[in-house]
Amino acid sequence: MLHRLRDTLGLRARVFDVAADVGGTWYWNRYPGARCDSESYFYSFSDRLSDELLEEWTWSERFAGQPEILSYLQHVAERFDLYKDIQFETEVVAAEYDESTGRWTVRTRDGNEVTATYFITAVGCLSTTNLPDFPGRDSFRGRWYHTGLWPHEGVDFTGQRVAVIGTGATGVQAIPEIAQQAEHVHVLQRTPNYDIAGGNRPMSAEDGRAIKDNYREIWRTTRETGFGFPYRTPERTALSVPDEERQRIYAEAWERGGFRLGTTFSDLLQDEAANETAAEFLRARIRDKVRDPEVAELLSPRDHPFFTKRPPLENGYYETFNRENVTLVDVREAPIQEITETGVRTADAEYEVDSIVYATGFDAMTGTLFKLGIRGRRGIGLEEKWAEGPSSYLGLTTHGFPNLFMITGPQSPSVLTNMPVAIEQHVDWITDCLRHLRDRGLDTIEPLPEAERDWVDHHNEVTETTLLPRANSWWVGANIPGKPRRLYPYVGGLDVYRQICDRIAADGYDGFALG
Ligand code: N01
Repeated sequence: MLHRLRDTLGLRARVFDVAADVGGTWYWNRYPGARCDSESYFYSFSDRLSDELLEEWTWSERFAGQPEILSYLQHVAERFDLYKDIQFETEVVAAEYDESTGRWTVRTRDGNEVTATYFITAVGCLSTTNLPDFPGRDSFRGRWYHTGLWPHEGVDFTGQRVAVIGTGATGVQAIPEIAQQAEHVHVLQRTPNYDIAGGNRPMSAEDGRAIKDNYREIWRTTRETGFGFPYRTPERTALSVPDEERQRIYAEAWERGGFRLGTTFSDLLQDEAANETAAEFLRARIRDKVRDPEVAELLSPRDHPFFTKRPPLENGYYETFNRENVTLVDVREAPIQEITETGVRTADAEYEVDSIVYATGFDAMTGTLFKLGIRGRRGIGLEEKWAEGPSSYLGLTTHGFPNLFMITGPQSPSVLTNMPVAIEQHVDWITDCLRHLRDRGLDTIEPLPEAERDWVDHHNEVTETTLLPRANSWWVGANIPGKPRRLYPYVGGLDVYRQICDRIAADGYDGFALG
């Protein structure tokens, strides 16, 4: 976005980041095993940014680890001379729209302020950590860590007894690594997930070459698919094929690894019976891998359909439960009651540990937006306007907040896609929009209330055609006490969404007031 604003549009732009360097999620999430769940060659800036960058960068693994992604982002920041306009270790605490001047005033914690015509948030979707408020949490005398705020110097668990709370995508990555070091690991699981085989492996220069030679086609496909991946979902339903054929299709997707399993049939997110075939295929894989049948059953999800919570990718997670030094603890059956000075007490036992790892996720999508202290017309806060849940036009803008753009905001496809593809679509759209305003001598854009209402209605209608509302996921805000229960990302598909956004722009920004 900075590159586009500055180098494409010739605007003056300033970026604020609370971190000490670029990287966002890849700056903060340094827990052992942190790696991307999208293939590295498709989890990067596309040909929309630079063919030269695509050519010069080579990834060493099929799914890149955190350090490699961080160095990629640092390379991009250097290559495009971005550092000079980014102010690090600077937290935005207020952003207020002044109706008399038509400008935003952005205040930072160090007491400085700047004014701007346009205010763009690029705070990611998973950047405010969720630390459950267990009684006694602060009395613990050992060490504790949240995966999303991991110490830069790393943690050595050698010889320690460790409790890991949480088995989402993060816990599933961290637990096998911690188990290799620690004396003993207690995995405190509330809800088992449908973990898909990751299939990570090293990538040779030749592997990379073959992908690079095909990059044009790959990026085109990512822009034409619902999830932003370079593979398409066939127009076939799960129950329309014989059992054997269906099993073969699942097994093939499983072998290839990654999210392909979710794109094997067109109705997995809509039809419960179809979904159950994929769910049972995955439960059978758990039974294959975990020796103790009781542990295997405890690891098998029964309370929500497949892909109604974000499925983690696993590389050796299930096998970890065959180790002598790993114990699975069911904190659904016997919930955590308190953190004591020496460990964790559940309803039926006490676990004495040296360290606690909270892999307990994030206040997703709105958590960080609210921390920015955004106020629009008449001093109304975003948090106040969205007290019952987000209300936006395209997940990009919201009425009462002129010239505010939210990259991957709630009610846009965002976390239900391959994020860089969704981010680039928003950046392109905002860039075109600002160019449109400038070319016509305009400088204000704000969605009309009726256009916003129609978008929210459409968002809700599409949501109801899917199984996603069935699960207590962070996608619906269920992980944060008191958070309105709504589907936060848009599930209509990035392809459909892109067409809607393009149509609105082509129609002269239909649904917006321009001034
Ligand atoms: O967080 P989560 P995460 N008592 O919210 C449990 C992305 N990601 O950090 O399911 C007991 O998914 C909670 O239990 P439950 C990815 O989009 C991407 O793992 O609510 N347990 C759950 O098991 C992912 O979805 C990559 O019943 C409690 C866990 O903590 C998102 O980040 C890699 C609890 C939290 O799981 C978030 O994943 C890693 C309590 N009070 C992550 N509170 C990529 O590759 C919470 N839990 C890009």
